[in-house]
Amino acid sequence: MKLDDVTISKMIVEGFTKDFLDYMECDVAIVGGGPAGMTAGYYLAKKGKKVVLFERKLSIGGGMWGGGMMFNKCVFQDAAKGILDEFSIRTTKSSDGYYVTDSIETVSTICSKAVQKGLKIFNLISVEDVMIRKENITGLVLNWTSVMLAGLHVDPLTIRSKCVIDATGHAAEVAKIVVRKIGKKLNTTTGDILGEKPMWADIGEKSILKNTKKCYPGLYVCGMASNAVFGAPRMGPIFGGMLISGKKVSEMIS
Ligand code: 48H
Repeated sequence: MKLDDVTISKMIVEGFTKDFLDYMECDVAIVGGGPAGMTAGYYLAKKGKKVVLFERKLSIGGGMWGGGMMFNKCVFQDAAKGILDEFSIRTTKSSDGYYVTDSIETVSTICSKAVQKGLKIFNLISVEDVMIRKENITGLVLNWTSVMLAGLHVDPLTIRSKCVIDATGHAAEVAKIVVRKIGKKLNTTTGDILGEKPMWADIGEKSILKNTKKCYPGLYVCGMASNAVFGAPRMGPIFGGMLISGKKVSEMIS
């Protein structure tokens, strides 16, 4: 086979454009490709939903690659073991009942299983705004991360989805956009983002489940963003709550 440079380029542009057009209308749009967003995407795809995930960085995985302080191990409590088993991620059980995984295996396996189940991931794209119609989130406003980094004045594009999941981690970026654009109308005690509280693994992990919920019509929060929006402690380098939260939000939406 004689390789042709321009044919290769055409295949890339055609393939990407076809996918992008296809996902401009979908059931669920997830913002953020950390452990919570990817797990939500896996379970939604498994339920047969048309689900897309936008990640601003080149790589998927969010804060999981680095384990704790760059020691690339992830710790999970037993409540998350079923999800690790579903992904076939190998674990080492400690004498006091925690499970430890290799962070590289964990991130790459969740990503691979989610994509193969049907989750469509677009990396290098940032969500910069939302679409709201009749007090309901109806879609996302997207731009290339590189455009935003370069500070270029380039207008964005939009996609429509039946609902949106904010899985942007500590920053809770989508919820923040809603407050900035239309005021304190979130489903919190003040309508505003309540803010993340100091580290406390036990309470942080328990709160995450309670705080994984709808925070505005058409908008759900999961993972670290849940505790940021609803005001609960961070939990440090334990990742069970992120997976359980991703699964929970998929069940709420399904
Ligand atoms: C597109 C965006 C945008 C945007 C952000 O931080 P993450 O790993 O989030 P979670 O909730 O899946 O997991 C949190 C966990 O990693 C963590 O930080 C923990 C447990 N911390 C505890 C502690 O005490 O510190 O992933 C979020 C992803 C990232 O990859 C971002 O790049 C991405 O979202 N993202 N993507 N458009 N506007 N904002």
